[in-house]
Amino acid sequence: MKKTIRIAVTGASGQIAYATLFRIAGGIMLGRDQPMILQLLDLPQAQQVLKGVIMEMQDCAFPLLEDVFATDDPEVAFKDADIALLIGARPRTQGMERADLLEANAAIFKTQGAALNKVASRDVKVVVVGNPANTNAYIVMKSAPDLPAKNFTALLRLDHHRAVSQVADKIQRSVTSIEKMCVWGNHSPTMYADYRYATSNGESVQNMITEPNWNTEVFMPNVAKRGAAIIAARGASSAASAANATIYHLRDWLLGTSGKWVTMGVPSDGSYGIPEGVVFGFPVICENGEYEIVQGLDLSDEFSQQRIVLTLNELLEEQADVQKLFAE
Ligand code: NAX
Repeated sequence: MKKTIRIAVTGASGQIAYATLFRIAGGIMLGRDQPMILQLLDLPQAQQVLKGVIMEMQDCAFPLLEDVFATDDPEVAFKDADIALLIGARPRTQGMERADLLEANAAIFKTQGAALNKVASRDVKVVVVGNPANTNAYIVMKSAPDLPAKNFTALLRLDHHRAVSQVADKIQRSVTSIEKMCVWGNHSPTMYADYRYATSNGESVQNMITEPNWNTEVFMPNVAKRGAAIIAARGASSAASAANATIYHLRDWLLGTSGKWVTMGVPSDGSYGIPEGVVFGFPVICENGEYEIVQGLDLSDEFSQQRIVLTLNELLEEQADVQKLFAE
């Protein structure tokens, strides 16, 4: 058996966490030889529900789950955490402006970043799921200056899976045949889902899709608006698919992708002209617990340029809106 790791999960009584926790404890994320302690954070008013979640976890008698506890204190939840899933966020309520949403979440993620900085493992690996995920990840990263910036990431894997699945359906091949998908930018409708480099069993996907305008009129809108379509159909936002994406994001980051490309929102190192520090969706390859941004892809055509500028500008605006947090 490996050394026990501590996994902190925020928003732990919410619907995504409910679809995540049991799979993690079952060993789906890090393997069936990785014991763990789960450290669950939610608001004071959610503690009662959280008690029920923990009772259910106990009733699973998971062999890998050495302990699980609940708290409303970020410094307790993040103590010595090796991994942190930041799922909890303030949802947009009726009449709330985008700026209010950003501000409410900024406060949450600033506090959580400071707590991680103070008490988490010095190599804690963080994935932010709560929206606006990229900017929230940026805030946590900036609020945790003693931790490596590269350890703060945002979830774009759900968008990546949605893109792969749309293409697989279009060309009538299995999802496992598809490689080299990219989703650039923000986890928002401005994202640039891009299959120009994608292959299916080694053949170019682009060459297989001959229908003109399928990319701009079907594929990109379908990927970008999938979250809204799920809400319309289910009456609730994506939960199981978001949970699945979060688990695979972390599994691949920690255990590697064997040379395959996946999409992660990561702080830019200046690649592709994206300003350093902007948390941006990039194609990455993971190995030995580290990710590397795939280099050398051509984004110089007019369409790609427009899409990258659109999503980057949105992120820069969000970042500008939260700068005052760091001026204090
Ligand atoms: P729920 O409303 O079911 O759960 C959110 C939980 O977070 C609640 O239990 C709430 O009490 C808790 N919470 C709020 N503030 C907190 C704080 N300061 N500390 C700890 N916990 C706190 O939402 P759910 O459906 O689970 O979605 C969670 C977040 O994921 C939302 O922001 C949602 O927009 C976002 N999503 C992100 C996706 C992505 O791909 N990045 C896709 C799915 C989802 O839309």
